[in-house]
This record gives sequence, structure tokens and C-alpha cells, in this order.
Amino acid sequence: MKFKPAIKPYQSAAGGWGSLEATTRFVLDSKQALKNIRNLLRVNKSKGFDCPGCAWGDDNSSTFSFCENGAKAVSWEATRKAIDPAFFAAHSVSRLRQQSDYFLEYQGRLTHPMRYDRASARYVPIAWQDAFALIARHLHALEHPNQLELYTSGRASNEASYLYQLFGRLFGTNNFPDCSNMCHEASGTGLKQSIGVGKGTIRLEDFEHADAIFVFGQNPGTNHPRMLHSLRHAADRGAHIVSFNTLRERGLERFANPQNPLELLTPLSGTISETYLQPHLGGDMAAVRGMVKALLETDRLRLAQQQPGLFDRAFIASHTANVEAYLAVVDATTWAEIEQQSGLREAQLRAVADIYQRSPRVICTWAMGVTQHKHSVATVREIANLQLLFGQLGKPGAGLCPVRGHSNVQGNRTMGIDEKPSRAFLDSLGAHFGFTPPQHPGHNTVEALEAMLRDEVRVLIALGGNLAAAAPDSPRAEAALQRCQLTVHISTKLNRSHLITGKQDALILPTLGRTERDIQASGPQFVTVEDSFSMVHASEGVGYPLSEQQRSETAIVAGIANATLGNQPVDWLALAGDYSLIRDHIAATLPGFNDFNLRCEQPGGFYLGNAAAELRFNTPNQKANFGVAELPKTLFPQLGCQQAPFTLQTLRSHDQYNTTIYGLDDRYRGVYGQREVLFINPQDIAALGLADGDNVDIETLWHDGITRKVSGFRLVSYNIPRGNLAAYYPETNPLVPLSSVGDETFTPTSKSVPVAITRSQRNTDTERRIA
Ligand SMILES: Nc1nc2c(c(=O)[nH]1)N[C@H]1C(S)=C(S)[C@@H](COP(=O)(O)OP(=O)(O)OC[C@H]3O[C@@H](n4cnc5c(=O)[nH]c(N)nc54)[C@H](O)[C@@H]3O)O[C@H]1N2
Ligand SMILES: Nc1nc2c(c(=O)[nH]1)N[C@H]1C(S)=C(S)[C@@H](COP(=O)(O)OP(=O)(O)OC[C@H]3O[C@@H](n4cnc5c(=O)[nH]c(N)nc54)[C@H](O)[C@@H]3O)O[C@H]1N2
Ligand SMILES: [Mo]
Repeated sequence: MKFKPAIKPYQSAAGGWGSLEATTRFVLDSKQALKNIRNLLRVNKSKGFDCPGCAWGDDNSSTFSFCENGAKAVSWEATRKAIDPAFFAAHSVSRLRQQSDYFLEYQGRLTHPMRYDRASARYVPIAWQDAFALIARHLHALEHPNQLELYTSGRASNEASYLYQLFGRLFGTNNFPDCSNMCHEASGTGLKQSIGVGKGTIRLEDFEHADAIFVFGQNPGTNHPRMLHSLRHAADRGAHIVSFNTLRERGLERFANPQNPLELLTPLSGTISETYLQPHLGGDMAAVRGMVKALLETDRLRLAQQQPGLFDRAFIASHTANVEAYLAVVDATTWAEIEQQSGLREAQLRAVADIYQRSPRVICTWAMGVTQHKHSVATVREIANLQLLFGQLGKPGAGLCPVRGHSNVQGNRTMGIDEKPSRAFLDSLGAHFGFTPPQHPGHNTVEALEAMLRDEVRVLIALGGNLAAAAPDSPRAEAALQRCQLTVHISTKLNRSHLITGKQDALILPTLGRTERDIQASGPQFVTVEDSFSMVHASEGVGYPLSEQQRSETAIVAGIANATLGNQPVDWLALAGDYSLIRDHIAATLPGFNDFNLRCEQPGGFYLGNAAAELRFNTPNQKANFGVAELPKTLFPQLGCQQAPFTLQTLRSHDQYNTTIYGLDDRYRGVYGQREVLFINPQDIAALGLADGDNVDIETLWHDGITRKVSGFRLVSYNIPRGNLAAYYPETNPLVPLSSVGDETFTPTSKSVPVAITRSQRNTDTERRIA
């Protein structure tokens, strides 16, 4: 396939015609177009499957609820293209490793269990029972259960992930590294400290009642397109929308609703953000601090004039602790520090603070632009502080909303995919199943990779995902996987992690996707998932599987567990035969899931509830706690200098789902047919003596003596503050040091990498062959 690289700024609104055309083209491009479309129309209906795209919630009133990128996700999964044993016989693993991520997944769905054969350097077919027996043999040979790592990506269903964690804990480990460790970990950690629950406090309908919505560090036009509908409706009602984003993102500026025929026929489109601020990377904590500083000043002025203050003193007094200490650090933070770190001017922050205080009900949302920095926990808590000062919790139209990534990542955590499980959860599991679960915290993703590099891990099992490509420091991540004796990937599509084989053995186990029918001993099964708004609902596939060999995730996990642990105290195969039995166990061990099976019948699912939203705070002092952190002096204390020449963020294009690359365009940013681009301010290009379109090398500045460099990236002049850069993930993962992680979270700092850039010797201007 050939792609002609081009840069053409996008002039229209996000959504609208461009979006529909791209959807249609995508669906029609893949084989079996009709089937795909039928699938699409069933996405998110009460009977049908949950969109495997993002974790945004569903509005069950609209007749069809899918977005362009959801359509891509569904078509990508529902393709009739397959890779069978003949494909693996024809391609050695080393040849496949030279191919792009796009090529690997484009080959189609995995259809047979495969085992790596060292002699022929190829994957060869293996019978399911033999694959399970091989895993059991490796696991029985371990000296310690913690030599096993159980990775999870956030697409796994509640049922599969519950069985998976139960298997791990019965085996004796809490080593559950997951994609969430690289994603919203800081939201969970920060919110738990502040309000006692690591989830968002709002429900989808709250967007209909908010007077202002503050959006920090996220790009919903690409990553949560259905959120644009909520924002657009809110904007149309007159709610204020304020965006903080380092880049100018089309989807946050204007949006035409592709499901509204009127708008499709007219050039009209709605403005989304009334105010758009572009902070420096990592500058959001300073920005929020600036808002609070301005508001504190007004509050004091009012009190001095015998007027009611600005802050909600009744709320603060009855529900919170630490306000004085927090306001003291606000006083101690100077405007000079705030302006320097945020890159925003005092007047700009005063203006948005004014919008904030004029709005009776405010929602704050955020995603990776907030969570993938060193000081992300402090930033999440700073956002919570602002909301607490104004009592923006426990009322309709107000609250805190971390917008999750993978469609069931929140459900995975609820089910116990957590390397630091709560005591209460372990006790409940132990009492119900009659065993003593391991009490030691396990490894998160970065710790798991480090343990592999130290040869402390023998077996990696991955329930979905693409760990080698999604992890930071790619060469080190790959070396880590290669040090395992056995690697096992439960996957829908071929990816890079499969090609980084364990020292002795490697397995690829082909699984059914969310869109497919899942028939087990007791008949057709459905699974359940939880969205960003704590709504749990059923998902039932409609498509016919490509191969009889593919098994459901739940059946595969049960097969591994049964071969390893036998059928006591859990009859794994019986559970895999009837998922309602798994839901009974979930109901018996997890709060909020009583009558689980019954409640799955409810159209639209059921709400798990959120204590903080009811002003009950499960913190040690039973209060919401203000975070009391100083602004970081520098984002890179390790470097011994205040500023790097440039700070790079690694982000997603419009044509990708994490490491899954659907195509090489990033329409809203005007990039076509290429991915090795570097977004940069035009003045920075000039200062470097370079020109727009020149090729550069990007090198990380870090203190461990390791060279981290990628080359041949094309400069794209962009609306981004000076000193800040952006480039796509996973191409730039080699630049993110494994040891550069968030405080308390171990989340790789994918949004702040200190780098230098130089003119490249590599020329990528000529048309590039992809496959
Ligand atoms: N189609 C599609 N949907 C997806 C995904 C996908 O890859 N494709 N991935 C899913 C997953 S797992 C996740 S976690 C989410 C990710 O959703 P996002 O968080 O929207 O994903 P990113 O592409 O990483 O975008 C980060 C955004 O934050 C901005 N940003 C970066 N750093 C900063 C900062 O320091 N401050 C501010 N204010 N802004 C900053 C960037 O300019 C960019 O707009 O999407 C989910 N949905
Ligand atoms: N530099 C940089 N790195 C990042 C990020 C970043 O912004 N910058 N973002 C981080 C974030 S937010 C996340 S969440 C992680 C994502 O990390 P992962 O979740 O590990 O990666 P994905 O690319 O989502 O995984 C794709 C693979 O999942 C498999 N798959 C797809 N659907 C299914 C299914 O239904 N079942 C099973 N079993 N397998 C399936 C397919 O084989 C596919 O190849 O990456 C992180 N890495
Ligand atoms: Mo994510």
C-alpha cells in the first residue's frame, strides 16, 4: 500500500461531513461492508455490544449512537481478513518484526492458537489443551508466584477480568500490571486521597445541567468523539466551555454533529470552546493555582467589604479538611511562578476564574494531558481543590470527571485488576472462596518491566493489549519481555508484543472480540462493562466468529486456570460454561453488585453509585481533603536544570487506537499519509535555523547515560507554545525513559519528555512504502 504524505490544514469543523465520509470509506473499505454496518447500528443498544472504542457513556435515547472512531474500532475488529497458520508458515518472526504496527494488525484476525518454534523461528499451530498444559508446566516450575506477571488491557470484560484476578490471587500473586498504570493512575490515586473514591463523580446527564465545563488536557474530537455531543449541547444551551490544551485541537474549537441532518446540509457548526487557553506541557497545576489565587483575592475583598465571600464556606466547613493549609500554599505561590510554569498570563487566568465563579454548577474533565506528567497526582488534586472551594460536588451538573480511555478499563479495576488491592476486597475474596489471598502489593507496569530486566520474572500472560509497544523506552521494554521464559498473549490481532518472544516459549491465543457471538455450554453469553460514569451494562456480540478455534477471553482464562490449579476451590470450566455463575460470584464479593444478573436486564444498565457524589468520603478522616502541594520547581528535577531545550508530548492521531494504527492520516491536524512528524512552533523552527518540512532527529536528555533517539521526523509548523513539541505514540515511545515516572503512580511521563532536536541526515521526504 502506498501513501502520499501531505500537510493540509483542516478548515472545517470537527465531525460533520468529513467525519461521515471517513466513516463510510472506512466501513466500505473493509470486507463485508453490510455486515459491518449492521453491527454498527447495533452498537450500544440495549441488545447489542458495547462499542469497543472509548469509555464514554451512552445516551440511550438516540437511535444510533456511534462515532467515526467507534466505527473504525468495530470495522477493524469485525473484518473477515484472517491470519491462519499458513501466514505464520510463510513469515518468520524476524521478518514480521521489520513490519510496521499498521501492517501487523492489518493482516486480519488471529484464528488459531500458535506456539513459537525456535527451530524454524516461526509460529506453528498448537492445540488449545497443549497450550494450556504448556502454561501450567511453566507456572508449576516457578519458585515463587511473584515470578508471574498478569498484564491486562482495558478491553477485557468484567467477567473475564474477574476470573483472571481470581486465578492470579489463588495462584498467589498481586502482580497485575495494566494499561491503567500508564493512563489514568494519577486520577485514581489523586481522587482517592482527595475525595475517597478513585472514580469520577458525575453521570452523563450532569452535562445537561452544568453551567460551565472546564476541559483539561484531552482531545475528545479524536479520542472521545461522543463527548463532543455533550459539549455541543451544553454550549448550545449557553453553558461556558473552557478548554486548556497545549495544542490547538479542532474538535475543541468547532463541532458539527454528523448525526444531525440539518447541520450536515448547512455550513453552520457550533463553536465549542468559548475560551481556549494553551498552557505549557505540565502547566495545568499552575494554571488552576492561578485561578484559585485570583478567586481567593476576590473572596477576601468581598469579605472585607462585608459582602458574602466567594467560596462555599458551609460546604467547606461540613465536608472538607485542610483548607487553611491549602490557601496558605496558594498565598505562597507567586504570580511570577504561575505565569512561568503555566505559560499563561495572569490576565488570562483571571478571566477564566471569573467564568468559573459566575457559574453555579461546574464540571471539570481531564485525560492524558493531566495524568502523564511527574506531578499528575498533585495536578488532579489541584483541580479537586478548586471544585471543593466552591462546593462543586454532590449536586446535579457539577463534579469531577476523569475521562477514561479503554472501553472497560474502569470495570477492570472494579473487578480487582489492581496491583494494590484494598484489604476489604482481599478479605471478601478470601472469605467467599476459602483461601488467603496474597497481601503484598504486586507490580505495576513499570515495576513489572524493571523486574523482568532483573530476571525476577519468568512468565508474562497478557489479557489483551500490546505491552511491548505501549510501554515506554521501547528497546528496554522489548528486552524485558525477552527475558521471560514464557510469554502468552490473548489477542484479537497480531501485534509487536507477539514478536518479542520469551526465552523458551511464546504463545498467541486468539480470542473473540466484543462484536462476536459467544456460545458456551449453557448457550449464548453476554458480558458486562462499566463506563466512565460508573454505569454497568450488558454487551452481547452479534457477528459470527471467523474461526471455530477462537475462544472467548473468559474461556481462555478458565482454561489456563483449570490446567494450572485444577477445579478446586473454583470449578473454572463450569464458570466458563455459564457467565451468570461468574456474575453470582461478583455479586457475592464486590459492593454494589447485588442482584447483578437481574440488574443486567435493565435497559441502559445500572449505576454503581459513587459515595463522594453523595458527600460521603471514604478517607481516613471521612472528609474531602484539600491537597497541599507546592508547585514543582521544575518538571525535570533529574536533569539538574530548570528547563530542557524542548518538552515533548507523545499523543494519538485521529487514525489510531493506541498502538493499533488504522491509517496514516490525522485529519483534524492536517497531516496525511505519514506519522513521523513533529509539531512545533514556527518561531522555534526559525530559531533553530530550520524550515517547515525539514527532517530532524529527536533525542531525550536524561541522566542515565543511555542514548534515546528517533530520527527522520518531519517538522510541522503548528499552533503550539514555544518550547513545546508533540509527536505520535508509539513511534516516540523509544524516547520516554522507563525511569521517568509520575510521583506515587509510576505512570510514564508520556506528556513531558525533555528533548533536543537536530537536523536529520535521514531523508523521509520521498514517498514511503508502508508494506
Ligand atoms: N480513537 C481513539 N480513541 C481513544 C484512544 C485512541 O487511541 N484512539 N485511546 C483511548 C485511551 S486508552 C485513552 S487514555 C484516551 C486518551 O485520550 P486523550 O487524553 O485525549 O489522548 P491523547 O492523544 O494522549 O491527547 C492528549 C491531549 O492533551 C493535550 N495535552 C498534552 N499535554 C498537555 C498538558 O500538559 N496540558 C494540557 N492542558 N494539555 C495537554 C494534547 O495536546 C492532546 O490534545 O482515549 C481513548 N480513546
Ligand atoms: N508514549 C506513550 N505511550 C503510551 C501512551 C501515550 O499517550 N504515550 N498512552 C498509554 C495509555 S493511556 C494506554 S491505555 C496504553 C495502552 O496499552 P494497551 O492497552 O496495552 O495497548 P493497545 O494498543 O490498546 O492494545 C492493542 C491490542 O489489543 C488486542 N485487542 C484488541 N481488542 C481486544 C479484545 O477485545 N480482547 C483481547 N484480548 N485483545 C484485544 C489486539 O491484539 C491489539 O493489537 O498505552 C500507554 N502508552
Ligand atoms: Mo489509556
